[in-house]
Amino acid sequence: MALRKIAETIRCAALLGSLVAAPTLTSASIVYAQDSAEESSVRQAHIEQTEKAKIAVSTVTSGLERPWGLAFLPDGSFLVTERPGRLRHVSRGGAVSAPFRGVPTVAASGQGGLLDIALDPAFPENRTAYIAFVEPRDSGSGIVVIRAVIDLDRLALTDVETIFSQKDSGRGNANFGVRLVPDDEGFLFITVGDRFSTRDKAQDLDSHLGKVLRINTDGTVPIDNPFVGQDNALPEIWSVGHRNAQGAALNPKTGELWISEHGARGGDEINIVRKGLNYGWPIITHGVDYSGAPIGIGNARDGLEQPIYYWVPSIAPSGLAFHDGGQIEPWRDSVFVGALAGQALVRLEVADEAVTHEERILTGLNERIRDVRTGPDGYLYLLTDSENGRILRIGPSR
Ligand SMILES: [Ca+2]
Repeated sequence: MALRKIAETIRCAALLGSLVAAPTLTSASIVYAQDSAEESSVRQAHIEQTEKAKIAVSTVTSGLERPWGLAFLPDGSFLVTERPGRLRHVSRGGAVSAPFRGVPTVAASGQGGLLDIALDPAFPENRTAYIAFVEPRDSGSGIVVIRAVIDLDRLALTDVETIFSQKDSGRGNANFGVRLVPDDEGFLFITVGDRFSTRDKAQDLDSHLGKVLRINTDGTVPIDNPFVGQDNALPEIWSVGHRNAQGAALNPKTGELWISEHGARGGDEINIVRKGLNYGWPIITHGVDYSGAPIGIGNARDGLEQPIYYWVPSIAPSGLAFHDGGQIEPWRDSVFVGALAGQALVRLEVADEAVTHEERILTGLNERIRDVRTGPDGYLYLLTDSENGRILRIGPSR
């Protein structure tokens, strides 16, 4: 443990050194400071002056391989998935456990593998988590969601049950999605990507590809889902016409589901997802294909929903979080989006259902941001997407 901490401190110092040297940051206010958090004795924080707040960014832990999904346990510690197929516990102080036993075999290829994790809202009582992964199949692979009991003492998943198995299998290894969002009423939203080469399936009601799904947390289908009882339509579908949503969260003010979606070349989107609506992909988009060729019919059509915000060029959004009640008071009405290709944390100011301002934060880290969430302690937490992935914590600089 001591050695690990020393190595971490050296890595952190190296990072800070490169930050200070980065020409893009010469105007930013970056100094060295000791993290004031009680659980860290040697950790240093990176201080950044943003438009509305001076923030401290500290490394909770590092050395995670392609961390993908983050969940907060009641004691302030973490569960984190690594895309190659491992689930780990991380203590508040940053100690990383051995991999959990009982995690199913995943098809770890390209963008696929062990993806999101979300805890049941009643986790303190039932210790239940939902986990999404890409399952190897004879016909390629497909998305599966399990529910399982988290046994922290034995570092094991127990009582594992499959609650969703994607109908479609495929051999491509891009655009899987997947984010999991349980609500307080016993429903679980699942964002499923179009699998890249099968984008037209996003409009096919007989396919799970390119949809937001809504199931009961026991795996059954809610009777009030919009396509229940309709011929040639899968009953789990909640909304249609999505490309690859890798950010999703409930708006604490309205209870509605907000998602971020990757576009192709341009056309990344923020959407407010509503029952039965069609969000257009690949009929309409604000982007073009990677070749530069047009996609679909243009950027608007009656009956197809417009995003509330979009990016041209793309930032590659992953992770989405609201900050209501968070530690950084001036950010309380902001929505945060991680950017992979964009290598930034994006802050969006929102008034009702319109984005009124965008700010890009942490651009000097030169890190792909895979996930962003507001913790129960009100800090923002990020996962960086690399072979030496980190959990970062952002709070006010005092
Ligand atoms: Ca759209």
